[in-house]
Amino acid sequence: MGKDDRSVLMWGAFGVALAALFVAVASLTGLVGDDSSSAATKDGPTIVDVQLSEFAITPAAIVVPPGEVQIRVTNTGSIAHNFSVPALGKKTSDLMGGESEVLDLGTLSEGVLDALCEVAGHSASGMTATISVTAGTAPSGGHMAGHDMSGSTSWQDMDAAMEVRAKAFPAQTMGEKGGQPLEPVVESDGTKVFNLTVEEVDWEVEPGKVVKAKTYNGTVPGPEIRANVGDKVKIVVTNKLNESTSVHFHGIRVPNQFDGVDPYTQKPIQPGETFTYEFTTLEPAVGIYHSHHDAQVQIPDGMFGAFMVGEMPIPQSLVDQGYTKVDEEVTMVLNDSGVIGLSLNGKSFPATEPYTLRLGQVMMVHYQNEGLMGHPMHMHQPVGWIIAKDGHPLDVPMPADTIWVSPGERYTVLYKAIDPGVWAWHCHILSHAEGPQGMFGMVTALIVTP
Ligand SMILES: [Cu+2]
Repeated sequence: MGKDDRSVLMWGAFGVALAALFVAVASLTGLVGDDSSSAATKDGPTIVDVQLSEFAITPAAIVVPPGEVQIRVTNTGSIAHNFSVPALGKKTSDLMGGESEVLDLGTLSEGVLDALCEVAGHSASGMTATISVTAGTAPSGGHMAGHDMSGSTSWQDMDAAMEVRAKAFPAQTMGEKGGQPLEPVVESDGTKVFNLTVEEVDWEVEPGKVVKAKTYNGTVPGPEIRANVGDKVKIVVTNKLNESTSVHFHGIRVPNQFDGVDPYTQKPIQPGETFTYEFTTLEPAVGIYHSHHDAQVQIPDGMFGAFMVGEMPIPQSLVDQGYTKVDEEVTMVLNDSGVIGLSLNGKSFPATEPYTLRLGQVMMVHYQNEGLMGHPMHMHQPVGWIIAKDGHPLDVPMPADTIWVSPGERYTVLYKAIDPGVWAWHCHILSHAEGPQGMFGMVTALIVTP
């Protein structure tokens, strides 16, 4: 059997999973607190040994049966780490190298919980894990309730954990979708006024992972600003954070005093203050607005949004190949750090958004990287044509199935649906996409229907 045959089978199963979407989502909503499906644990809790080190949680895929669960956490590394299960609001203290602590998770029913080290930067460096609560499979290490389990996960457990996660896609999360168009208020002289409020909100990155995101207007990404070339615009920024901020318009031509680089071009926008950026959008752009104040924290924590000026033309050479119009335009903002972590448009798999095209339709994607690392974005099919770099049309479009998007870069790519199926679409740094727990982070799918 060839490689292609296998992937058809695999994604056929994925398609079935999609069809069963609502059933799957419904089955996961009772993740915590509903012990109706729990196996009795009259012999005491399941105890799992977990090691913390630089920078890994071992095992990364923890599988337990429903019921009482305790995690015996040992830091085998040389710097402080902790073990946190945000969905349960439970975590160990910061453990120094060699220290241990037992974390009682209480009674768990079926589902998947994320775990991580909450020391700044450690989860982005790889200290994440999942706890799959699965009935009917042997727990990690093949032990019984009341007995210790340590170390390795059987392949059956691994498959079961992966399936739970895959079937949850596309998982629902609370709150509004990020990156939606921001309607301007139009003044009498035609000036378009875009109002942005900077505020911290609870943001559900994936089911059960609720973080304190720093946002524009309450969503990650912030709303998408669109203007035409020659528009007079005002961006009115009100800061409701407990810290200062400023806004930089990345890839947009602006007068220097509105470049957003405090304290050079302006004073920081302090808590409670409002600052207005005012300029004419002189040139077409595939831009981003984002913080320029403690940017390594504020941006990955959610303070970014697309700023598009004008329309991106389709190159004649592609028009000649049947790319005659854009049926779907997608901005995909990549992120990997802060409280949000590995994500596409503010969500991690399985809560990422799938995209759908009919055969023959064309999708224009603007990749924008607001994270701290480069990401090679890979569409299984169809091949993409890069038509613009950082908003500047290329003289000659370039075909690519994997596109390295560095921090700050934007690539505009056309994809034409030519083969039906559910096609994986993910970052190809595999530690950003698929591990022992199955697919996670920077993964979504393009669904091509007949
Ligand atoms: Cu990546």
